[in-house]
Amino acid sequence: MSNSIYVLNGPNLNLLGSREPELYGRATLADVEKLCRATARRFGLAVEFRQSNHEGEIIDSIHQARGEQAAGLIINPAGFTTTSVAILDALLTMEAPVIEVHITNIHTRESFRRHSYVSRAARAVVCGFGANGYALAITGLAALIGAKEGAQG
Ligand code: CA2
Repeated sequence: MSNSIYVLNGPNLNLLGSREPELYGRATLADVEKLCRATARRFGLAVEFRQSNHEGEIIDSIHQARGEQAAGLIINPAGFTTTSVAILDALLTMEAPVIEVHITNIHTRESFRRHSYVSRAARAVVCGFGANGYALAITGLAALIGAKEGAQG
């Protein structure tokens, strides 16, 4: 197993920080990437951070994470959460733990956002903590895989 974790972001998350800040906050995706790298470094983990607006590209990244024996995968599937059996199927091939993240609490929003296909493949789901949810997901993932704080990356 490698010491890399994948952090995958779905459609429209490239717009983070520039639209609907009352819902999604003011952090940009670049800020989220920095947060992920800083958090992962504490546990000696490297981050492969990606965003795509294309379902197939996200699936290719999941296959890559599997092929490279990534230590874990964190995904905010965004709009694909509620539609993509194909992303679910790709995630189900992962042996390493998968953590699903949502910036908002999807359970307090429109009812169509509440059903996640991805959750079936997720070891844990973090939602409603804003961008900090990514840091919480990495901390939780580190505990699951036994990565100790202070380890060298
Ligand atoms: O809360 C989340 O993280 C979501 O995954 C975000 C998705 C939404 O479809 C899910 O139900 C919940 C939407 C991502 C769109 O990102 C934007 C960011 C800034 C401005 C507009 C959209």
